[in-house]
Amino acid sequence: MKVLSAEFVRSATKPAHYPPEGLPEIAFAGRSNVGKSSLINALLNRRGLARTSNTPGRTQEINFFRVNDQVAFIDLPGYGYAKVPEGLRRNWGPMIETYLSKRRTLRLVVLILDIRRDPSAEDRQLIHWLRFYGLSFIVVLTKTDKLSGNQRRDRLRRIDADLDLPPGTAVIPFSAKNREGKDPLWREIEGAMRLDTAKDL
Ligand SMILES: Nc1nc2c(ncn2[C@@H]2O[C@H](COP(=O)(O)OP(=O)(O)O)[C@@H](O)[C@H]2O)c(=O)[nH]1
Ligand SMILES: [Mg+2]
Repeated sequence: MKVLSAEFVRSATKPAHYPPEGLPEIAFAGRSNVGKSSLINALLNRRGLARTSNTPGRTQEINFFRVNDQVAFIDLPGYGYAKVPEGLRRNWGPMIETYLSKRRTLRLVVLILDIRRDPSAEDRQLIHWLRFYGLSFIVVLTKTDKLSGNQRRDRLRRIDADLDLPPGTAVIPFSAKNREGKDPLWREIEGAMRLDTAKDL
């Protein structure tokens, strides 16, 4: 998809503050520092739209972006960062689960994992919710530029065995640095935009 416009809409922590439902929504989730903001910026060809930083765990709100007035990108709060205050950490689960379970325009969740790391308890919790609520999701393994070809094959095999994903779940190797995976990821997003709903009706 050719990105002609991409703009920040608003941040919210609860449904009363979400923008009205309208455009199909693609949500991005992953642990802090996984490269979520970099991935969103790479998809949108924008350098600083979704904030990238070396201070993980800062974004503790749900951020809504509008792309081409065609689709909304949702940057879900990162998780798993130890220095986030306890109150915020407790809030993460309900905030994300509420969004996932209530948002009727949600079409696809992109779960981002660092290809070098084993999935965390929170990654598994998220997959559990996605399956429980019958939401469509794909897995993106990012930072592939940091691995050799052999390491990459090992990690792909290991993560695949570890996650026990539903058959047919797309797993896309990605790098925000060299843009590997950008086209396949856009194809998944565009496919989801064309569907009526992410729920298994
Ligand atoms: N080498 C490499 N570094 C990346 C990649 N994606 C993100 N990073 C770096 O990882 C750090 C965290 O990225 P960020 O996008 O802020 O992660 P977020 O906390 O998940 O939003 C930053 O220093 C990025 O430059 C990637 O694909 N390759
Ligand atoms: Mg971020």
